[in-house]
Order: sequence, then C-alpha cells, then structure tokens
Amino acid sequence: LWKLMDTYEPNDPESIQKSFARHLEYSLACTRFNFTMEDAYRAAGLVLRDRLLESLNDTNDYYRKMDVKRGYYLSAEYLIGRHMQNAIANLDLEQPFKEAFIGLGMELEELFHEEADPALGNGGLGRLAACFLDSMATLSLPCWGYGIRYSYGMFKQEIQNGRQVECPDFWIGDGCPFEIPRPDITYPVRLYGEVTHGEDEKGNWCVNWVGGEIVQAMAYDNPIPGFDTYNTNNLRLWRACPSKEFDLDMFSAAAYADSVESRRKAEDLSAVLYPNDATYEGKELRLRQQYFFVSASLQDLLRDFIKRPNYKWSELPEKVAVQMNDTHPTIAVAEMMRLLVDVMHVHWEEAWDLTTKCLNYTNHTVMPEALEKWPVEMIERMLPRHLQIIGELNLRWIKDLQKKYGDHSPVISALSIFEEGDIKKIRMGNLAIMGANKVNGVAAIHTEIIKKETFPEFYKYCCDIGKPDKIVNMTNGVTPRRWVHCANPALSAIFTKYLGSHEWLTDMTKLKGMLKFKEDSKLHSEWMEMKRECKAKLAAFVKEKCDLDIDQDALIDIQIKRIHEYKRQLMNILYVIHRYQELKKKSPGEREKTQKRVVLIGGKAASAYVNAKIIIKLISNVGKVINKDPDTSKYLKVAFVPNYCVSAAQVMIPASDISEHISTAGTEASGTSNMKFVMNGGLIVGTMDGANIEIREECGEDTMFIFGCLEHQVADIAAKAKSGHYPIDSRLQAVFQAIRNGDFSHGEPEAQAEFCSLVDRLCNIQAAGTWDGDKYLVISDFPSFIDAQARVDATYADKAKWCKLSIQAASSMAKFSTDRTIKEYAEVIWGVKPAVRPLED
Ligand code: DL6
Repeated sequence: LWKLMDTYEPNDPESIQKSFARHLEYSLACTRFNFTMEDAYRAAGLVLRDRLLESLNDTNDYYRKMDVKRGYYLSAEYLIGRHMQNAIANLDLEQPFKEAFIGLGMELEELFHEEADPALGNGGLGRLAACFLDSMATLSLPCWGYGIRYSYGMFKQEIQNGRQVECPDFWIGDGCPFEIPRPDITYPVRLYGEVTHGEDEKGNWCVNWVGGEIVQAMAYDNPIPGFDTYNTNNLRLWRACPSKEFDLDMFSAAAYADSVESRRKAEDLSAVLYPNDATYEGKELRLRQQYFFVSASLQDLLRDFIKRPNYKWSELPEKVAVQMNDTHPTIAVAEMMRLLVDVMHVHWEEAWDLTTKCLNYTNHTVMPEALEKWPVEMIERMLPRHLQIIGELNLRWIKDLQKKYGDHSPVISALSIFEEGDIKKIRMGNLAIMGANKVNGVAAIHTEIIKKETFPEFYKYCCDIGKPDKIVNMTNGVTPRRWVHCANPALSAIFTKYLGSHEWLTDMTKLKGMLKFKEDSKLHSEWMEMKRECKAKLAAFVKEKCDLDIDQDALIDIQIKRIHEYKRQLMNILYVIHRYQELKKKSPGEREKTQKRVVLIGGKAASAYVNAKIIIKLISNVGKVINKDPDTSKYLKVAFVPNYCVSAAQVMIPASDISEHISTAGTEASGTSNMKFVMNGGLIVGTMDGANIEIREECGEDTMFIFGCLEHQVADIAAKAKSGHYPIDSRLQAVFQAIRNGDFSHGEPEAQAEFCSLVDRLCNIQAAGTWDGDKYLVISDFPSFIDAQARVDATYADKAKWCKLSIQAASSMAKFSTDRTIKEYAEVIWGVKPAVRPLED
C-alpha cells in the first residue's frame, strides 16, 4: 500500500492537476468538462486535504513515538476564517498550486473567494484562538485545539434601512472540504439523571451517575499546518449526535415518535453559536454546549494519555497541559475530577493535585457581566454529580481559607465558588482560579486589572501563600502569516525583498532590519504603491458591499470590531458629525485645503443589545446625509460596512491609514485588530488601553495618536459625571443639537426617538433615580479625541513623514506575533516543548 501511495509528488503542479481531475470526477461526481467554480474550489480543497491529512497523520505518529508532553486548548469559539489560502501558504504550496491552476485556466484567487468564511466565534477571543493554532503548529508544538462544530456560526449581518438584521449562517452547507469526519472517534456525554451510590465489580464503594440522556460527541478533525515546518496539528471539533443505542422496544410503542424527536434534539446541542461576547446568557443550552465539548475533549485527551505505554497517573502533569479559554470551558475543573475519581478510580487528593497541575485559565475581559455564573438549581438538574464535586471542592477550599483568614473574613465570601442570594449561583471564574495552575490576563494593563479589580482577593491569597506568579501576563498577538503574508501580499513581498528572505514570517524581530530604510525614498515609493494597491481593493469591496464610491487618495480611517458601548463607536460617529459641521462652515476654497477622509465602521451587535443596534442605525443614517451632501461629500464620506468577518478584515486592514481603538481606558482587555492594522503600516488613534499601550512602547510615541483619560482617572471622572458636574464641550453640544433637531433621522420618528435617547443618556438625563449616564466617558474624552484627529490630519499632510512613521511602526511589531505569545504560554504555563517532525518520518 505504501508503495502505491508514494506515486505522487505533493508539490508538483502536474500531480496537483491530476489529483484535481480525479477529485472532480470521483469525489464530487462532476465531469472534467462540466463543473462550476464552486466545484473547482471543492476539488482543490480535497487536493489540499490529501496533503494535509498525510502531514497530520505523520505528525501524530511522531508525537506518539517521541512520547511528548501535549498541550490542549479548550475553547468554545474559533473564528477561523477561510482556510485554503492560509493552508497553501503554510504548506509552501503557493507556487505549484498557482502553476497547476493557471495551467487549467483558473486563478487561485477566484477559488479562494468560493470558500465559506467559517465564523465559529464572536470576536477577539475566538480569533485569538485561531491565531494561536497557527502559531502552535508553526512552532512545532504538540498542541491541539478542541471546540464545537457549530452548524450555524456567527449570524450574517444584513443592513436593511440602516438597521442590523441577523441571518443564519449555515456555513457547512454542502460540507467543508478540509474537515475529516471521524465516526470512529465518539464519546458518550451524559446530561441530567441522578447520582446513586453502590459497589463496583471489585466490591468497592462507588458513585454512579445514571439515567438522564446520553449524547454522542463525534469528532471532526481540521488539520492546521505550520509554516516552515513539517508539523501539522489538529483542531478537533465535536458534533452532537444522537446516542447510538436505539431502544428497539419503542418501535411498536406510541413513544416511538417521541424517541425520534429526542434523538433529533440531541443534534441541536451543537447547532448554533451564541452571538454574545462581553455578556453571557444564562441559558441552559449554553451550559449544555459547554459541558458537552469539555467532557468529550477531556475523555479524548485522557484516552490518549492512558494509551501511552506504562502510564502512571502521577505523570499526567508531565504529559498534559490544558488551557481553558475564558470561563466557557471551566466546568472542566469538575469534569476532570469526575473522570479521574469516578471513572479512572484515582483517589480524590491525588486527582485534585493532578487537576490543579494540568489546568490553566485565561481571562479575556474586565466586564464583570462576562464572568459566567450558573444557577445551582440548573447545575443540580443537569450535572448532579458535578454539583457534588463542586460542593466538596468548595468545602475544602473554604476550610483552607478559614485557617488562613479566620472564619468570618470577607475574603471567604469573595472567593467561595457559591454566590448567595435569591438565586444561588456557581461562579465559574472562582472555580477556574481555584482549579488552575496559572491564571493569565491578555495584556500588561489587563493583568494588573485582574489583580486589582477582577480577582483582588485571589491575588492576595496567592501572595500570602508565596505564589504571586500564579497570575501571569501573556500579551496577545496575531499570526503574521494570515495578517500580513496572505492579507497583504504586496507588503509581504516588500519585507522579503528588503530583508533578503522570508525568515521574518517566523521571526518577526527580523523586521527591525527594515528600520534602516525608513527614510529611503525608493522604499517610500514602493510602500505608497503597496498602500494604493490595497486601497484599490478596498474601494472595489466598499462599492460592492455599500454601493459607495470612495476616493482612493483620501485618508482611510477604519473602526472594525464588535459594536459595544465601551468600544465607543458612538464617539467615533459623533466626531464624524462634528467634522461634517466644520466642513459645512467652510468656504469652498477652504474646503479644498482640508484633508479628505473616508471613515468606515463595521461590526456586529449582539442580537439583544439595543443600544449597539441604535448606534449602527445612527452610523448608517449619518452616512446617508454626509455622502449625498454636494458641499462636503468630496471631503468626507462615512459608511457602515455590513457583515464584518475575517475575510472582510483581510481586505480592509491592509488599506487603512488610521484605525480607531478608542475604548475607555481600562475596558478593553487587549484588542488584537490594533496589532493587525499596525503590522500593515496603519497608525492608531487610541486610548491608553489594552495592548495599545504596549504597541506604543514598541513602535514609538510618534506613531500613535493617543488621547483620553488614563485608567486611574476613570473613577473620579465617572463620579463627577454621576453628580452632574460634567461640562459638555460646545462642539459636542452642537453635534447633540443636530441630532436632536432630527438632522440624521430622515423623518423617521422611531430613529429620532432612539437617537435622542442615546444623547440624553450621555447627558446624564436619568430614568427613575438610576444612573445610567455616560458610563464610558464619551463626553469627557471628546475634546481630546478632536485634538488627536487634528494631529492625524497635520501629520498626514507630510507624506514623507507619514510614510516613515508607517514603516517604523510596521517594522517594530515583533512582540505582537502570536509566535512570541505562544512561546511564552508553552514555556511559562504549559511546559510543552517543540517536537519538530523530520521529513523522513
Ligand atoms: O483576548 C482576546 C480578546 C481581547 O483582545 C479583547 O480585548 C477582549 O474584548 C476579547 N474578549 C472577548 C469576549 N470576552 N469574553 N468573555 O472576545 O478577547
């Protein structure tokens, strides 16, 4: 068999063509003479899959042979984006694939556009997980991702009459050519039922969780190839299937239909991604999803562990490290205990020792509403054994704390896993920090906030037991393969040309070598040409999506991210209105002298987030007025770009001159699009928040237009806002007035009422005694935001200076490659080492 298989050359264009023709005919049942572009994409996907599968299998064999320690990333979300272009680049198949398809009369680019954009995540957290997978593979680390194969990913956003409409995204439609269904890898996952006590077959006392319903988790593997390595890792996603056993007695009974219905319901478990990010929904289905994928993943990794020859439980932490991505998978603490104690019969104390050495937890947000809490009653019904385990763990935890701090210390109620109240709840954040070996934040400022505000009592406890480094910082990053090389081939070519090799793609410190050319006029003209090329692509994209013509010579100003009040898209659009008002005041001659700008804003709002949806409507309506005004439209355009997603980002980011990262100081944990923009030579208008701070440190103060209050000033300003001593800048007053006058309402009474409600809220007009005012300090930061934008215009006027800053910033981004981030996770948290697969294996 081996000899037969060995007859094709993975990177020979002719082999690629033959394999393409074979897949067209025999896998897809098309003919060579009659197929669509979509068929061609699928067949090309299968050609690629063959190569990926080989590499995945060989890599797994190698990891097994070397008996390496493995890392497992547990995440409810992976915002993967399109796979084909990235996989071709990472497998170093760009040239042969190009040649092969040109030979067949097709452009590879066209095939890429046929691919669905898998959006199995909401935003930053899910996209980070996808970048992490790319870096794990590139660093040849034996690490896998585990998650859920949602049939419906993040909704598709349509904009109808300026408003967001959510449409289902059935991304797997006719199947995804890259994934590998594994009907041979399934695990039962029990839900509900009851706990009984009894004796096992050896007569030992044991606990049995029985009854309820059993769902099968079936694996779907998604190979993740590394760049410049022969290693290919795996993203294993679980799909919920009905339990295999079918109760034959029911065939004749009336309950038959019910039985079929309940089997169908099992499939609903992995049907849909919850479209919320900074808040969570206490919905039972969501907890079921979380437990479902956590249980399957832990069963899978433990099965792999016990397959190792002569395994000993005491060696588990030497062989396994697990990362829990936010609170979503943190039921893993209790499930790991259940599997070790109830199923593997490890003693409780040893099981706890192993659990706390293997598991780690990342916090991704300072928004307290995102730290999940589940009603005890719900856990009791759905996971009765887990409630017992959590109860026992909490008892021991509290005893330990009482010994340290006395019986009635407030530390105890703060750190207890249970929250008292009308509805008693389980705090998943507390369960995670108690059960984790390391807890990390995602940017320096965020990690300090975790210590100071999110988990202050826990940090104190860590210090008191002499382990302050239980909380560590792991500043986020992004993969330069997708976000520079694939998204911006022209820039990638410049770097490779000036640096003499593409080594920078795996070692971004090499980009420092560009700094000596930052004033070189030849590089300047190539750099500007690169930006022009990107802007031309953007212009075509905006025309298609928004039916708007944009001036490619204008300054391109972009804000793309989830719509949220703390991210302050509202402040951005208020500024656009202000700019419009200033333009209107000018004479035609004066207007000629102003900097032309195109402002693009995009992002999805959680479907139940009313204010975020009103902000989208306001942006759309402002666009309708400004873009049509003959006095100003030459100088200022604004559009809301619908359905922001990974593939849209790949077009928009490379074209930006500036991008907006303007969250209130202390609210954005890190941000990662800020990194993508700067890597592509865009400069940032930003607050001293999240990773902006570290980007500024790396790139130089002159490359960033910083404004707004600092994190330590926020509390005082908010107190003033609450008390009513909160002056409003006259320029902002004028903007509010225009909104109140209905200048952007298009005579729609509903929009008028909604826009006024936004303004009233900022102005602190309160409803029935509750303060729900300018929580995110838009009013306070607005004047300095105007100043920052003026500095942008002035700097942009000097093209050589701008170009120099752009080169300087893009060349100083080494720290923000996920290769650096993942290396730190591997060294500091996981203790996982690279296992580089040699080719002959
Ligand atoms: O860590 C990745 C990313 C950060 O860059 C963003 O600042 C943060 O908002 C985001 N968090 C989420 C949802 N959080 N929760 N839960 O996406 O994580």
